[in-house]
Formats: sequence, structure tokens, C-alpha cells
Amino acid sequence: MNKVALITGITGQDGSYLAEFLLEKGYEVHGIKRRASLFNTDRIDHIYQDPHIPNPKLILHYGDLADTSNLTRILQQVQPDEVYNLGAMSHVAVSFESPEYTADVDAVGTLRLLEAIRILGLEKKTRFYQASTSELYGLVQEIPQKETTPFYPRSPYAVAKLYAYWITVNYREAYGIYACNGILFNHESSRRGETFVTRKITRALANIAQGLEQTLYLGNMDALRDWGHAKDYVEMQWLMLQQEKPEDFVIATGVQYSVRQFVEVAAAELGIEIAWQGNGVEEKGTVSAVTGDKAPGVVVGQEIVAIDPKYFRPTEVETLLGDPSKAKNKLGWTPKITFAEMVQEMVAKDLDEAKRHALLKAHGYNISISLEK
Ligand code: NDP
Ligand code: GDR
Repeated sequence: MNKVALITGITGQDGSYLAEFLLEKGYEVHGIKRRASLFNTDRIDHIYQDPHIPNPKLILHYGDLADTSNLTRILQQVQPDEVYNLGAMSHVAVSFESPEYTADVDAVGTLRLLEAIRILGLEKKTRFYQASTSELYGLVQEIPQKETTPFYPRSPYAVAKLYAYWITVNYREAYGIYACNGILFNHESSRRGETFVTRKITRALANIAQGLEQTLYLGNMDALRDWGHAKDYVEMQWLMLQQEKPEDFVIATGVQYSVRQFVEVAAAELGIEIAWQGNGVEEKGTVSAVTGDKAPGVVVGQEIVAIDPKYFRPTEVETLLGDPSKAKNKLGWTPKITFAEMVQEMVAKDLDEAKRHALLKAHGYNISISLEK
């Protein structure tokens, strides 16, 4: 019998890679998607299966982490061997705007799933993965951060995820559920949400390179992050549920870059060299050199990066750097995609899209691009 997995957040970045990965392993994959006024399954459309075919291996259910009876019913129906709780209001800055909703979905949503497992008597059958986060370390108490580093969350998102972390540990200890936290550091890809800083940068620079946009507005460019690739990280999520006993793991690369460095590397991919002027409050990035034909819309001297204070957060996480030793030793952690390859992939995808838009525009078609300004 093939294993059955249930993924919350299947329409998100990680959910889409994990669904692909589990389907390749022969799993029957169930996913929870939210009702939206527009289709919201872009990231999984390529693996979507017509429910009319016999024995589809990918099955979607409408649901929401804020809805206890819905979650309980889906778990009862699916009887999963593995639950991956990836669903969340996952944007740190937005959590300051919607703290209560974030707590309901990210913290209590996790409790709802664990309670459903318990109420349905699935404690011995269903293994549970919780998408924990390096944001738990917040105001860091130790460098690099590992499984034993004390937490100090710095946003409503991180505080909600702290509850989710501990309720997962508690249900493991109290009821013997095989439940794990993956404390994942930032991971990106060409499927990353457009308002996270990496994708915002690659998308904006690609548009600027094609003359479709003028300026990229950013907040704290000194923030340091340990960025890996989402495709590598979902494999670790699965591996955590295949061990003999449940444990929590840090997943990170052990290498750190600043937001400013990310801008430079992405710009270089487009043949743009950036010179920085100013003092961090009014910092400007101007173009000092352009090479090749990837950036026909840019000229030397052009101001393409600027700071907008609205992107600064009330409390910031300045630096994150993970120590993935435990995952390396116990899970055989081998990330395959380097930072440079990841940026390359993201820029290539966004440049392709920008070129299509530029071509349409050149032929007189009206195009509108959704942007965060
Ligand atoms: P995304 O924001 O790309 O995806 C989040 C998913 O959760 C989407 O499918 C979204 O649905 C869904 N979702 C949001 N609200 C609800 C809700 N109320 N009920 C049900 N589903 C909901 O996040 P990622 O894929 O990047 O991250 C996956 C998980 O890992 C998240 O929990 C995140 O907090 C955590 N994490 C992410 C890291 C990263 O660097 N990417 C690092 C550490 C942890 P919709 O598509 O409809 O919006
Ligand atoms: P983060 O990711 O908060 O680390 O959370 P994000 O990409 O949003 O920010 C990274 C850093 O860049 C700084 N920054 C900006 N961020 C955004 N979004 N937009 C900007 O314009 C901008 N300018 C500078 C931020 O201040 C921050 O320091 C991500 C999410 O995926 C979480 O769900 C996950 O838990 C953590 O990573 C690990």
C-alpha cells in the first residue's frame, strides 16, 4: 500500500515542491487549498490531476487552518500516514498588520491539527511535521543558531510560530505522537512569493532591466540571512518523518549574505553593476556598468534601488545563521543547489517573464504587472 500524505499550504512555495517530491516517491498526496475569488493553484497546476480519472494521486480539499471542524473532517476522511503542516500566514511584516489572524492560523491552527489527530485516535498512525522557523531565534542569543539556542521571537508571526513549536513538542511528549519541528532558515526559489525580499529583488531587477519598471524600493538592506533552496529543504521535511524517533532539526546552509549582497548578485546576473551611495537611511543604488543584452532598459548612472522606510519593521531580525550539523549527521543533509545557482534560477525565470511582457508592450498590448510599491 502506498503511503498517504496530507499537506496544508500545498498551494505555497514549499507545498508545491513537497507535493512533487512525494508524488515521485509514490505517495497519494492530499492537499488543503483555501477558497479564493481567483484560482490560487498556479504553483501546482503542472501536477494537478483530473479528479475524474481512476485513482488520482493528487487530491485537493477546500479548507482553512482557522476551521476546526473542516480540518477534523478532512483528517478523518484522508486517514493520513503523514501530515505536513506548511500552511501559514507566512509574511513577517504582514503579521504586524494582522497579528490576531496570524496567531489564529499559525499557532492555533497547529493545535487544531494535533487535536484532530488525537480526537480521531490517529496518534500511533499519523506522523506530523511542523514548519517551524529560524524567526524563533529573532534577537539572536548565539551565533550560529542550533537546536539548543534559546528562542527570542521578534514579530507576531514568530510568537505564533513559537506556540506552534511548543505545542508540537508537547503533543509528542504527552500523547506519543510522532511529531517533529523543522526549524528551517530562509529558503527561496523561482516559486517564492513575490513580496519576500529575494523574489521582490529578482522580479524588480528583471523588470527594470527590460525598461518595464524604474526603481526597486527596499527596507533594511543590512539584514543578514542564511538562504537555501526550497527544493532541497522539502526533502529534509520528508526525511524528518522517516526516522526511528521524532526529533527537531535545524535546516540551514551555514552561510550568510546581506540583502544588499543579494541585490548585487542578482544585478550581476543581469549584467548590471551597482554602486551604492548614501548612509543606509537614504541609500541609493546607481548603475555603474551594464554589459550584455540582458538589460537593454538600463543605462549607466541610472538610479535603480532606493530605500522606503515603510519596509522597515517595528522590530527587526538583523542576523540569522544556522548550524545544520545535526541534520548533516542524522539525516545525511546534502543541499544540492548553491546560493549562486539559486539566484541564477530566480533571475532567469523573472527575466523570461519580463521579456514576454516587454515584447507584448512593444507590440502595443496593454500589460499590467502586479508590483509591491
Ligand atoms: P507560502 O506563503 O508560500 O505558503 C503558505 C501556504 O499556506 C499557502 O498555500 C497559503 O495558501 C496557505 N495558507 C495561508 N493561510 C492559510 C489558512 N488560513 N488556512 C490554510 N492555508 C493557509 O509559504 P512557504 O511555502 O514559503 O512556507 C511554508 C511554511 O514554512 C510556512 O508555514 C512558513 O511560515 C514556514 N517557513 C518558511 C520558510 C521560508 O523561508 N520559505 C522558512 C521557515 C519556515 P494561499 O496559496 O491560498 O495563500
Ligand atoms: P523573512 O523574509 O522576514 O526573513 O521571513 P523576507 O524575505 O520578508 O525578509 C528578509 C529580510 O529582508 C529585509 N527586507 C525586506 N523584506 C521584504 N519582504 N521586503 C522588502 O522590501 C525588504 N527590504 C528589506 C527584511 O526586513 C528582512 O530582514 C521569511 C518567511 O519565509 C518566513 O515565513 C520564514 O519563517 C522566515 O523567512 C525564515
